[in-house]
Amino acid sequence: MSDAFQDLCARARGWFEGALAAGWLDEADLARLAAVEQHTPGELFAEQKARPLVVALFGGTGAGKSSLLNRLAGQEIARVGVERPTSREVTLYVHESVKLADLPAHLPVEAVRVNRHRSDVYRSVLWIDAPDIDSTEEANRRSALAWLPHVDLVCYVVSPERYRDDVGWRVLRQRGHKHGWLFILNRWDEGDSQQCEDFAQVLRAAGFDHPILLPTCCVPGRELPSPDQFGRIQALLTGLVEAHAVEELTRLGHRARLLELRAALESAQRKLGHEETWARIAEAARRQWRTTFETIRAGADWPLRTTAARGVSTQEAQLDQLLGGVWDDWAQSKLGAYLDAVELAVRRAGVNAGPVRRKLDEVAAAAGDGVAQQLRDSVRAGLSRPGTPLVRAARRGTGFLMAFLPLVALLWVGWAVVAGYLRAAQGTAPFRGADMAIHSLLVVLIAWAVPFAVDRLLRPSVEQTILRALRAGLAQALGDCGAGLERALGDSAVAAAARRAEGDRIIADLVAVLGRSPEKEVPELGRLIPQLSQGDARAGAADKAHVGES
Ligand SMILES: Nc1nc2c(ncn2[C@@H]2O[C@H](COP(=O)(O)OP(=O)(O)OP(=O)(O)O)[C@@H](O)[C@H]2O)c(=O)[nH]1
Ligand SMILES: [Mg+2]
Repeated sequence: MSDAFQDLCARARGWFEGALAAGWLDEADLARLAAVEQHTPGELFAEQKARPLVVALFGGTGAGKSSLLNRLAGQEIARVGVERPTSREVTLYVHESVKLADLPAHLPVEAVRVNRHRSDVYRSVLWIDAPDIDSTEEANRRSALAWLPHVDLVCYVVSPERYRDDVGWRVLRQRGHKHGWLFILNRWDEGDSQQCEDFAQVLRAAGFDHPILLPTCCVPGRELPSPDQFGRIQALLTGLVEAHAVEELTRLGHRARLLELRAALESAQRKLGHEETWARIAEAARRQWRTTFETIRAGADWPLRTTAARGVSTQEAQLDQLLGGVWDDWAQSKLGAYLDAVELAVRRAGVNAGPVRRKLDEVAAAAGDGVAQQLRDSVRAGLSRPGTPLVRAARRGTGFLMAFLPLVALLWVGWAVVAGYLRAAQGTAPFRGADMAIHSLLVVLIAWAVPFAVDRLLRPSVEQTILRALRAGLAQALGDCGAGLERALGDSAVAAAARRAEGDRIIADLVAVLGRSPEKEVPELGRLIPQLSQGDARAGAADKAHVGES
């Protein structure tokens, strides 16, 4: 599990950093990941495979932690005193054969004393005497908390006087599922026989069904309510080491960390939105765009009219300039309002809006140029083919009639002239005179003038042509802009889905590791571990973030 744990931590870190860089997550999410404990007891040793069990004496000041370590060592290795707090540094008591690694950077190296021993009794145990966990001294408290992730078994030392309102215990119990726990009621000479059961009840309420609770006294010759149980500590540890408790406790610690990691990943995943979330956002954006489209189209009509009126008498270059001004600050502000509305919809859906807004802004920034270009194209096309298709068809008809009708009239006149001449030449009718010529001319003229007049009536004005082209161009440009915005939103949804899928893969692998059955079962561990639900474990992650801040 160890390699899998490291691998999953690295993958999760990479995923968080990638999502942060892309704007899907923020520093607060990264802090949530940072709150997931990634340090392990194994880091203390050069050889992690066959490492000793790390047992740490934690507890309030004056409970007798240093006295207990001295008693274990059989010599004065840790400072014991009446001054409170006494221990300001961490004392490590470790066999000389154990190779320690360079201490991780977050541990205050200047406040560590390493005591080597040759005793075979504790060859497989590294003892830590920590400063008081509830210290009034900030440095002590920090140092004790910094060492906690490197501990397999917490030996929690309390005194009969303080066990009920022990501040340090309240801090540590949030971490219940990350270590094994052994409780020592020291200064037993000052206690009474009921206190053992009373403390056991406190521990049962905290999830330890059968806590191991040992009363001890480190001052020789005192009268005790019940026999001192110091000797059991050694027997218990020897039993644990022989039962491969190191592997089991490592697994327990990794498991707790992975549950925290999963909670952090799942919470971060929510910031990316689900498929239905993005569908809802897209629908809201579409509705919003319809309103924006109509507002801009209606509001821009007046500038379009003035542009069309002025466009009649301007040169091409000036007309281009005029068209560039149609998309004004007002239009851009309406587009900005649309972007704000979409951003709000994204935020309301619980998704980080940064990446979406960036993509939409890119499209919106190009809207002005796009509209101007579209208007230019549209005016050019409009001027080259003025009028509506119906008018153009009607004008094709009048153009034809302007040629066809006078031709028919001319043919008819020609026939009448020739027929009249023949009749006159045969002497059956007089030659036609000026009347004939005038009427013939009038017929031809009327045959041309009627379609010509209709054609003139149908011919669109330049101003109307420009206005019609501008309106069509604006509608087209706004349509393009809307399509671009929809595409940008769609791209964001796709990018978020890809990241979500990557996160899902990490979570799936993590669940697979969590689901793996343990290689070995150590029955003795049952009493050292509180029974916590997964919900408690997740709450523990949040609590840890809180403790880290406080
Ligand atoms: N009566 C009595 N006094 C004890 C016992 N164990 C330790 N003491 C005394 O309690 C005082 C504090 O002991 P330490 O071992 O320094 O306590 P500590 O938990 O290491 O305290 P800090 O280093 O301040 O966190 C010393 O004066 C010890 O002599 C005990 O079992 N009975
Ligand atoms: Mg001490």
